[in-house]
Amino acid sequence: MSWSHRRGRILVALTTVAFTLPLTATASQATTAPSSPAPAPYALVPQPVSEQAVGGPGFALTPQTRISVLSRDSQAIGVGTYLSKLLAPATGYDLRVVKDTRAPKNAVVLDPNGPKNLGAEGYTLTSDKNGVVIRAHGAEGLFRGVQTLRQLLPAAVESRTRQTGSWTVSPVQISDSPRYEYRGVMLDVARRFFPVDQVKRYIDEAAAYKINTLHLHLTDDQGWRIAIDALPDLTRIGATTQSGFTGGTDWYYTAADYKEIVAYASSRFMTVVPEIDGPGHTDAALASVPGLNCDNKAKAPYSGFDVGISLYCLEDGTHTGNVRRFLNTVIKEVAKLTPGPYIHIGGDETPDATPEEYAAYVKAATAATVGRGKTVMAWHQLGQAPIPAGSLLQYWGEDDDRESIGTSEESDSVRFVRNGVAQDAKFVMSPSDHAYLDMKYDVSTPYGLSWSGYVPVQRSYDWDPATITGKMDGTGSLVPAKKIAGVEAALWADRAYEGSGSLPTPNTNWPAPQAYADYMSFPRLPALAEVGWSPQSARDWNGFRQRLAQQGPRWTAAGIGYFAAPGIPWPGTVTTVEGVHAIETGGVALENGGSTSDGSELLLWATNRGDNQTWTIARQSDGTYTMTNKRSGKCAEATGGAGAAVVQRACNGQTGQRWKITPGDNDQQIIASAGSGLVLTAASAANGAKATQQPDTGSALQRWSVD
Ligand code: TNX
Repeated sequence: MSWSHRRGRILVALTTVAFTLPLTATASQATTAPSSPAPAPYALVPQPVSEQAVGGPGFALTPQTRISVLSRDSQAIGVGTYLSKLLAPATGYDLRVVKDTRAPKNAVVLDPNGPKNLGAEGYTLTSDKNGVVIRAHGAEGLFRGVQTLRQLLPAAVESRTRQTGSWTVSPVQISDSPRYEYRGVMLDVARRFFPVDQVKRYIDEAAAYKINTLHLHLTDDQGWRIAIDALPDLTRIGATTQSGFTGGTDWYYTAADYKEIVAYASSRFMTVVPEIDGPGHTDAALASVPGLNCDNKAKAPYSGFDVGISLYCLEDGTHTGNVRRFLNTVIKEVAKLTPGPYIHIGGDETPDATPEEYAAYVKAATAATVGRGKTVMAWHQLGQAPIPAGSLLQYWGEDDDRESIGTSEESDSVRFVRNGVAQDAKFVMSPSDHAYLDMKYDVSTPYGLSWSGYVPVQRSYDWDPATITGKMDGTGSLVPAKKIAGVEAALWADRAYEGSGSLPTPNTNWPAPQAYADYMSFPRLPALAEVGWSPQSARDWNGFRQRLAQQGPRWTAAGIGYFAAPGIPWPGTVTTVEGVHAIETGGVALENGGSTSDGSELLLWATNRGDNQTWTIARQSDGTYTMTNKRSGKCAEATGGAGAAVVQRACNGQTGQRWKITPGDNDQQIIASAGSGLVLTAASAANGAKATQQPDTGSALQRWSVD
């Protein structure tokens, strides 16, 4: 690929390593398994603004418990019915939903008459032995509060089959509201078609983490997924392909299907944003509507894996007119089916468009959108052209863009964002190296891409929308705070198959779209949901991974095929020091930079779990450990005194290569040289930082996750 975002990162060779072993498999090993603190009785994701444990027993649901709605409002009653249905399968209870004027005993009370200052989504939740009260200003806040209530019940409540056990709500007092009003997730149904049922399932999975926007990437080179009455060929021809597949007859949403999705989303207080991408990513349209091509000949439908291959013809007045009429027709119908405020008009990846052609597209697409009473949403590239004030741009840049800020070679993305800000745009943050759910977690991830690097869970969590368009030192946000509408996770589906490092073959294993979505989204979607919901001051990685771990059993109960990512203390597993591991701190891992030579210095690099970062930790007879690098076969060695580099050298059994590993807090390890007594220290958490040995100051850069 020739354009900026597709830079490769050549760091590691491919390998597959298991990091977290089930308890039974490790019981026989001598380990220094860390002693985890006793898990809290509940663990909430996203973290609420305030949360106070209440003494005494919790509230036990019984078949007689009623769901009491203190309102006649049909939406509020709808939330009550939703809650009753949610609890029914696992509990076997058919809880009555009752309209009340006063809160009764033995009830889950839903009160939508809370003060206005709770905002549309804020709520308070009080639970004690007498019952639960959720109060909000309207039904939407009740719905968000109900998601919190779910997490105060045992994990088994998420099961879709009857479970035994008691259904006690942890006693707690919560007061909560979101940091950002836009918290979205995007599904790429164009590259890989998601049937309606799988979209609905995903809506439920996302709603559980208070996601409130579903962005459907409905059109791309590989498929057109929404029926347009006036242009039946768009689906008759344009929907017959997916990435890797041809011959489809129903790989699109009829108007009725789309309405069903919109209605289902709305019942989960989720807004649908339809995307009609252009002027690039348009092969499916170009294959269906001849007049969109400069030679007026329809292209062949495309089922391949490339990007940046297509462009509407905007070279002359006639064709620009064709494109304008086409967009008017399409956007008119899509707008009619879409109650939400936004139409997303794409605008990404148009390597072949001249500025004039690009601007012609933007003019036509924005006019069609505004003409239908909708607000323009688009990828941040749209900022390069004139756009209506108040448009919503979706930033998908990465660290390399931030590094260019203020230099003489600012990246296109930086310039386009600046231009968007100058035109009074708002922004949704989807930085590809944090928020792209199609990026592999690490080298061993079977699906997805890694053009924006690997995105382990910590990377999806550890960033701040307020500074993500600023310099790497956290200053100089390009987008002012009040112009940041929120956050969106994006699940692209270009490579939704096993062995995605190369093109698929006839033997390739293609998971169901839902399985792909589950694996890539969990646990990262909940991490991003917390980025969008919780105050920055309430977020920290160590606390988050403990809370996240407690979600695992919920996903298991719900049948969500999540990735049991290393570094998260999932219940029922222990991390053992002995074995094959990455050695990480602050999102970077100890590695040898690919060197195989004796004496080369170890360093830190963004965690990718490649061979360079893979260490076999072996216990020695004196209780110390050696750490052998998979890539080089050499041992980590400390020589010299404080501040000296840690190097690799052929293993020799000397004290310089022996390490004492003792548990610190939060399942982290302190790794001290048996020779010097000094501890392994990362000079910083930046790529390329040195690994040194230093006296133990308790710094976070001296506490290592060995997992
Ligand atoms: C870039 S991100 C794209 C998509 C691909 C994605 C894959 C963006 C606006 N465009 O066309 O699906 O990379 O990661």
